This record gives sequence, structure tokens and C-alpha cells, in this order.
Amino acid sequence: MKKKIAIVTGSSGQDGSYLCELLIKKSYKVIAADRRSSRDNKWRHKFLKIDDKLIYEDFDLGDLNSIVALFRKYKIDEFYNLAAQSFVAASFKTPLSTSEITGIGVLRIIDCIKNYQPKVKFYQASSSEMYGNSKLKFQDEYTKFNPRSPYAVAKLFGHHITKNYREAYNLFLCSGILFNHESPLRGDEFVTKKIVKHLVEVKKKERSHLELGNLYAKRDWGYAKDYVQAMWLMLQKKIPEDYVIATNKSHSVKFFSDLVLKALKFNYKWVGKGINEKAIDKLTRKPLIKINKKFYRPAEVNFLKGSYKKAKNQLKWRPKTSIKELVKIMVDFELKNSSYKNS
Ligand code: NAP
Ligand code: F7E
Repeated sequence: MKKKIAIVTGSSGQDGSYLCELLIKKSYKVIAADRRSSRDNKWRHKFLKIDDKLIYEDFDLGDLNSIVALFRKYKIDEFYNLAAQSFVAASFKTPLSTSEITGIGVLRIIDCIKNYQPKVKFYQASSSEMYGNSKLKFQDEYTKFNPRSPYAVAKLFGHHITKNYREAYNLFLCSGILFNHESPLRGDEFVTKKIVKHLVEVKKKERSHLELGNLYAKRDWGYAKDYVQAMWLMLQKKIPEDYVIATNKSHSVKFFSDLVLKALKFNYKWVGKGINEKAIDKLTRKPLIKINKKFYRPAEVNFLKGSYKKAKNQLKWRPKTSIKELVKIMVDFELKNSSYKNS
């Protein structure tokens, strides 16, 4: 039987790697559309042992010709757009390029779908960051958006233009509004990976302590491997729609740090308040975690908790991994493979 063809942009990233792995298992011909890098950006593919099963194509969300080339070369069944400047903190420093890539980049792709292959099924990686500081107990597909960073504003453009093209041109375009999802393959700068990696280094006496920003921001953290399943499920439906993917639980950065400190069997306690709050070793009284103001954001999102009710009812999807299991997966990986990668 002829293999289905899937394009995955941002395949070198966390989600792209797990999604490529999933699609290969499902016997797709998978085109990994990534930008050229002077560093090794295939380490995740090598780790998952999928690098020799992918077809690599040069691609940049800022370069329309590289997108058109994909539509000229392949008869595409499914197109997953995971590429983005995805780090919220960086978006405050590079707002123009973030808007150009994370926002307008989406339009470049869906305009090609409209013009060249209108039967393509398209997935857009929307984000819970689009909700910003919502006052509600949880966020779902009906919650008002209130973006709090250039990243979130750019994602909201991508989200709305996807919906607009779906309605205006009757195209199969979906957005997954995904809440934070983590894994051993998460980029080093994101808070969960940073906490795990740095505390493992402290444990191994390769680092004196970990520095964090806002300990009290709360996030709905799931496991990336569970979440890429939902992306695929959305494109298997008859009717294109948007779905929230989350765990319906919310925890603070401090709580996540506690889980990691405990998993690594640190004998510690929290002392001090505000900028002086610290986790210290009970015996030596040396700091294990300190606050550094440079990790605070110009505008923070304080609380996110997603309801995945629609995904559960319509996609039969649910999160399978608890936050404690997630911490164990990440800590075990870091203890074994800390020198493996180069992100
Ligand atoms: P990630 O690890 O940061 O991966 C982002 C990918 O985008 C990388 O492959 C990166 O390539 C690529 N990229 C960046 N700029 C590009 C450009 N100009 N042209 C082409 N590719 C470019 O992100 P992730 O965590 O896997 O997230 C995947 C997507 O979901 C992103 O769009 C993110 O914004 C969104 N999202 C993530 C979460 C989450 O919690 N993880 C939640 C909601 C939404 P390089 O390797 O060359 O840098
Ligand atoms: O921050 C706080 C920080 O950078 C989480 C991206 O995948 O998920 C991610 O965005 C929270 C924030 O993720 C540090 O202020 C404290 O409140 O891990 P993060 P994010 O900003 O939530 C969404 C859904 C996406 O779409 C994005 O692409 O943790 N925090 N101290 C810190 N954050 C970092 N990075 N570093 C710290 O030292």
C-alpha cells in the first residue's frame, strides 16, 4: 500500500522528534523540514534512532521559496507545523523575528496549502500562552485570549489565521492549544529541564547551585510523548476543529523543584522570602537553589490549567503520565545521559 506522506516542520525540536517517531511507527513517509544549523541539530533523532528513517529537507519559516518547494516536490497528506521561536523569554528580546517566524510563518504555509494542495490536512502548534493571565479556574476552547508576550501574540496570530483560512476556504486546518509539555528531550532553557539538569549537576558536584526566577508561576505540565498522539488524532477526524490538550492539574515552579530535590534525595529546606528565598542544604546550609532577578519576565503568566474535556470526548485522548512520573522520567534520563546531547 502507498505510504502516507507527512511533513513535520521543527522536527529537530522536542515535539518534532517524538512526532516523527510516532509517524514512522505508523508507517508514514516522514519529511523532516528543518533549517540548516552549524551545530548538530539531529541529536534528538539520533537518540530516538530515527535519523536514518527520515527524509530531510532544508526549510525555513521565513523563506517562502523553501515552503513552496515542499509543495512542488511532495503530494502531501498531513502537514504538522511545529517550527517556531518557542522560548517565551527570548521573544521579549527578539520580538520582530519571533512575530515573523512564529506568527507570519504560519500564514506562509497555509497560503501554500490554499494555492497548491487544498486537500492537505494541517496541524498548527498553538499554545496555552495565548490565554495569558486568565482569571478562570481552568482554560478551555471557549476561554478568552489575553497574550502576555510577543511569543503569545505571534501564536495568537497563527491561531486566528488558521481558523480564518479554515472558514474562508473550507480547508482542513486544526490548531492544538497545547499546555506545557516536557520530556528528557526538552530544550535546556525551559524551566523543567533546567531544574532537572542543574540539580543533577549539583548532586554530582559539577555545579554549586541552581538559579531560578519566579518560583510561584503555576503551569499545567504534561509529558510530550502523550501530547504528540493528540496532534495525530486531530488530523484523523472527519471535521477539522481546535482542541485543548492538557492534564487539568496545575503546579508551581517551586513544587516542581521540590519533586526534583526529593527525587535526587537532597536533605534541604526553604528559607527566606521574595528575592532572598532559597533552598538550602540542611547540614552545610549552602544554597541549592537561589533566585536571580534576571530570570523574571517583563510580563508573567501566573497560572495555567487546561481542561481537556473536548479532546477526551471527541479524540478519546487523555494524558497518561502524572507529574511525578514525568519528573522520574526526566531525572532518570539526566542521571544516565547528561553528557549525551548538544541542544
Ligand atoms: P522546540 O523544541 O523549541 O522546537 C522548535 C523547532 O522550531 C526547532 O526544530 C527549531 O529548529 C525550529 N525553528 C525555529 N525557528 C525556525 C525557523 N525560522 N524555520 C524553521 N524552523 C525553525 O519546541 P517544542 O517544545 O518542540 O514545541 C513545538 C511547537 O509547539 C512550537 O511551535 C512551540 O511554540 C509549540 N508549543 C510548545 C509547547 C511546549 O510546552 N513544548 C506548548 C505549546 C505550544 P532548530 O533546531 O534549528 O532551533
Ligand atoms: O517557563 C518560570 C517562568 O520557559 C515556565 C514553551 O514551551 O510552554 C513553554 O513556555 C514558567 C514561567 O515555559 C525560570 O517565568 C522561573 O512562568 O519553562 P518555561 P513557558 O514560558 O511556560 C508554553 C505552553 C509554550 O507554548 C512555549 O513554547 O517558569 N521560571 N524561573 C522560569 N522559566 C525559565 N525558562 N527559566 C527560569 O529560570
